[in-house]
Formats: sequence, C-alpha cells, structure tokens
Amino acid sequence: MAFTEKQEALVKESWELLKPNIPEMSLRFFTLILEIAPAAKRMFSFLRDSEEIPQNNPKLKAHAVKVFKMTCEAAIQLREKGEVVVADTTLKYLGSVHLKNGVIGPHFEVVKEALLRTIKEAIGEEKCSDEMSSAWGEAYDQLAAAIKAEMKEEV
Ligand code: HEM
Ligand code: ISQ
Repeated sequence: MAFTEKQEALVKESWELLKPNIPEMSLRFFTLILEIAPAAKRMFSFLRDSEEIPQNNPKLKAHAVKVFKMTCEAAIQLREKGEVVVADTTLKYLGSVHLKNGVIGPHFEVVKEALLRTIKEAIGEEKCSDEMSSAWGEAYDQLAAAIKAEMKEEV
C-alpha cells in the first residue's frame, strides 16, 4: 500500500513534538526494549559493564535518536519514492553491526513495539492516533526490511 502525504505529515509532525525531549525519550525507548525482551541486555555494549541502564550514556542516546531519525526519513522516502532508500554503505554497515551483535529477525518486532510505545507515551495517548502509530509502524517495517535483507546476504 502506498505511503500517503497524510502519513508522512503525521510522522514528521510527531517527530517535531518528540525532538525537545530527546534525552528522556532515548532512555525510555531503550528501557522499553529491555522490558519487552530482557535477554537483549547482553547485546548492547552500554550494558556489558553494568546492571543498570546508564542514565547518561552518549552512545546510547545517539543510537536511539538515530533509530527515530532514520524511521522518519524512511517515511519521507516512502512517500517521495515509494521505497526506502538508505545509502548502500550505511545499510551494509548497519547490517553487519546488527549481525555481529547477535540481532535476529524477531528482535525487530521488539524494537518496533518499544518505538511505538515511546511515541504514544511522549505524545499522549489521546493525541497519538492509530493512524499516527501505523504510519510510524509502516515506515519502520520498511526500514527494518532493508536492514534485515543486508543481514541475510552476509550469512
Ligand atoms: C546499533 C539502528 C534495530 C540492536 C545500532 C546503531 C544504529 C542502529 C544506528 C549504531 C551503529 C554504530 O554506529 O555503531 C537501528 C535501526 C533499527 C535497529 C534503524 C531498525 C530499523 C535493532 C534491533 C536490535 C538492535 C531490532 C535488537 C534488539 C543493536 C545493537 C547495537 C545496535 C546491539 C550495537 C550497540 C552497541 O553496543 O554499540 N542500531 N537498529 N538494533 N543495534 Fe540497532
Ligand atoms: C540500537 N538499535 C536499535 C535500538 C536502539 C535503542 C537504543 C540504543 C541503541 C539502539
């Protein structure tokens, strides 16, 4: 199904609302990932040396923000070009990083759930419509598919 202008606008609009709260949002996103899948703990270098989620880890924050930004960009590309276009080198790099850290297919559903819940909490249950959530969800799915395809090629 084609990605509409309305869907693109919903993603962009909500990203603007999320932006001022990036530090809290990054932590909440990461916390939700580990809440949904506690076993994912072992995969992240930020957690290898500590039991608790570090409250001010620049790498954690930067990576978390990148997931949001890339999903937002995916929404723009889906509307403009009908497909997600990520620079080939970036895609290859992300494919290899995730493969190396032991990420597998089902993990992508975990991150999706955490992403959508983070957005819903930040925007507010009543302001975050189903339409808004599904627009983010679709953009994420297409981006995830591009990364997953790169992960398959290497095995
Ligand atoms: C690292 C994005 C899905 C686990 C990263 C990095 C980015 C990123 C930008 C940093 C790469 C670097 O510069 O080193 C994404 C995007 C995803 C996605 C856009 C989905 C569309 C996932 C999933 C998992 C995961 C499903 C599994 C739970 C990791 C891990 C690292 C990583 C373990 C390495 C972190 C470290 O210890 O440095 N991801 N990711 N990612 N991602 Fe993801
Ligand atoms: C890396 N990949 C996916 C999700 C993430 C969330 C927080 C920090 C790093 C991440």
